[in-house]
Amino acid sequence: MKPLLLLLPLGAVLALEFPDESSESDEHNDGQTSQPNPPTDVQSDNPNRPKCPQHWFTSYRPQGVWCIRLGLTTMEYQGAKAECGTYGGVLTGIQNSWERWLIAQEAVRQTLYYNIHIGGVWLGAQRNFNNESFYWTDGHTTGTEGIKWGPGQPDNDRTNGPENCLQLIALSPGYWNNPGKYSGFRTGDIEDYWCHKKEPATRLFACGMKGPPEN
Ligand SMILES: *[C@@H]1O[C@H](CO)[C@@H](O)[C@H](O)[C@H]1NC(C)=O
Ligand SMILES: [Ca+2]
Repeated sequence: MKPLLLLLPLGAVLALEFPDESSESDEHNDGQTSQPNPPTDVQSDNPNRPKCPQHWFTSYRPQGVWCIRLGLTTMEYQGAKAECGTYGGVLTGIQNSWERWLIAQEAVRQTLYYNIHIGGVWLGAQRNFNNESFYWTDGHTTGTEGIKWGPGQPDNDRTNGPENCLQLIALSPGYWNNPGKYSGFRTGDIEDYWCHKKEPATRLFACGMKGPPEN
């Protein structure tokens, strides 16, 4: 196992999910791409509450337990959506800042394993036909608390047609010296993007599915 960088006051939760991996890094963040602080609404790790199956994170949403799983993919949006289906899920929306932070941290963990410093995570969202706004497609996520736009986003840049999908940008601390398009982004920032493009080239899906009932 490659040592994990960064992570986590979320240690308890992740330790449950990945019992054979340890976090041991003191990697320092620079100013520009520093990781967002864990939100203050960090979830309690009450052992009496139901948990999602192995390989899935557990989020206790007001509307019920929601399970979240990330993986690397070679796919564009439609393919990533189908890939979630093979796990029994759908591309997930983001309910709150805790989930956004979780997805960003896990995306960074999975890409850093391959020494990759930037990845784009397909989310379960589509642009409304009749206006510029987006809706969550997973049938569970509500509201806009989970959205934090990257600089200048959403811009619906029409270079390749309308940007009807959303991706979350995951930048590792080592990305600081990259002068590319995403240099102004912070890990976990979201942008509207073309569903058929793969940029950044390293892609991930974020799947969601309903978890066990609370009682
Ligand atoms: C955009 O369109 C959707 C679907 O018709 C609608 O539900 C939503 O309220 C609209 N949003 C705005 C900001 O007008
Ligand atoms: Ca955009």
